[in-house]
Amino acid sequence: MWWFLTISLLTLLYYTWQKVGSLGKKYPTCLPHIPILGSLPYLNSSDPAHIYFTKLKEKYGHIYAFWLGPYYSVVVSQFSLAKEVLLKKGKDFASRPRMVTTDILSGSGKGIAFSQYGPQWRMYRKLVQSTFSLFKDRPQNFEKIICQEASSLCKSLATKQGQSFDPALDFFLASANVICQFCFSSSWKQDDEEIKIMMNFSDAIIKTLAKDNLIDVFPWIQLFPNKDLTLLKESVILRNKLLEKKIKIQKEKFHIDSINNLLDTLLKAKINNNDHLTQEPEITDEHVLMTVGDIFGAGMETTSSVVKWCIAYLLHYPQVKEKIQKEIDQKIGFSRTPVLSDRNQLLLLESTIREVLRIRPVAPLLIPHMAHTDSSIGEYTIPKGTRIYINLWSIHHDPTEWDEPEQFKPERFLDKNKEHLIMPTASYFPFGCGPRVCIGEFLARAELFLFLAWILQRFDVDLPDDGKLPSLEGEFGVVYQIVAFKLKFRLRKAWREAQLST
Ligand code: PLO
Repeated sequence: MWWFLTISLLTLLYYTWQKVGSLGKKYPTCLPHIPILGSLPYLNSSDPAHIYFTKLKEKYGHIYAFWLGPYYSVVVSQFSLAKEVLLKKGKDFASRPRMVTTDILSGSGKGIAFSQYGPQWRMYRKLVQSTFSLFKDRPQNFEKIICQEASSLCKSLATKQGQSFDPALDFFLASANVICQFCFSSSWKQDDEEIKIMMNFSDAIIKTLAKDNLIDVFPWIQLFPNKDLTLLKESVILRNKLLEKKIKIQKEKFHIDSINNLLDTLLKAKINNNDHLTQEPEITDEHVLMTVGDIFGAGMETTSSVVKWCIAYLLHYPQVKEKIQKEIDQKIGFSRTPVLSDRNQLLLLESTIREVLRIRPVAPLLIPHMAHTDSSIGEYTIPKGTRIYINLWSIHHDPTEWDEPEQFKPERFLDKNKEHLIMPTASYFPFGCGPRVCIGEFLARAELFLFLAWILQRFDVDLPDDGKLPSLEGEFGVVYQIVAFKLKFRLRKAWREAQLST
């Protein structure tokens, strides 16, 4: 009897407290919720989060809220409102929620991807940006680095000609090496065991990080045995060990007058930070490791994932692949390999990349944002601490903005005469936007273009012996990955003939 009365009283208090607090303010429509669990009982679906959130939009509108246990959360599914969150009021919403899983990866919010908004995050982001500028202006620039990797990638694919195989490791190696040059001025060889270890732990991190994991809602669940959490912790330990080893080797070569990569930039900043009694935030070894770790992880995982999605779509749409190859043959031919300035020429390849980034965005819900001050979205009040999920998936598949959004149509990014690239709607931001926009966007775009142009100039991409097409469904996680698939590469006849005649 007593417990019944206590629970009824608590429930009454809870609802009264919410009503009083919201007097005169307008809040987004909220899913039903109960004490302690919040809306969790009503968020039960076998669909991946981005699809489920898109379905909920039909019932609750472009902006709606729910309680993830104790966390008030808002989902934004419309371009104009998302723009307000990311750009117009970018600063208000530029923080990140602290979560158990992202805290494990980031050493409690260090680095730049998962860290709170503030001077520390700003300083590390600037240091990474200044290293990007360093690479743009020097002879061994990104274009050269990517082309070297594209060349090694093509050599490796040629050795597997005619075989049915999973290309994941080859793409991973190519992307990992570009970012490894940026971070440490070093790279891995094809048969290096370390690259396989990295691919495995990275995959495990992606599958367990910031997913619809209850641990991120109720941290006390950690007290009980949990397979996912153990896997995440073990994978992060492996990652940190590998990074520490790389950092140790690079530190021995470090010279303050010769800054060549991201680690050098960070070590120099650390020395300056210790020398002068500056007001700058602290730079510790752990901060350095986490910052390099974010760039490293983002660089290798995202690019290789999108290359796989692109190739998978080309297997589904061989007529698009043929048209891209025709364009390569006409605009570049076989006497030279593709370079970045060919982007103005290979419009179909560029539009295909854009379409893949639309239909299968790298992060369908971006990384969750958090309001670090009281603010508003449209007419709605958003209290400090609210978690904001931008449903990029729904924005990229909005039928009021896109013609047949479920269809793969690269030509939607071309004008009528197919002579210019266009943006059919503003409802498109595969790299996010505003203060937290992807810092490596231009590098990612350059890699995607060059890797694919080099591959398609040389190879035909065919179905594997069992004729199985890749699934286009994907697996939801912090990176929306394609399920492993096999294919066959075959050197193109025209390429072989051109090689013989030179
Ligand atoms: C990828 C696995 C790595 O081992 C660790 C890592 C670090 C940074 C993360 C990245 C992972 C996934 C993609 C992320 C990136 C930071 C920004 C990027 C989340 C988990 C995106 C897509 O926003």
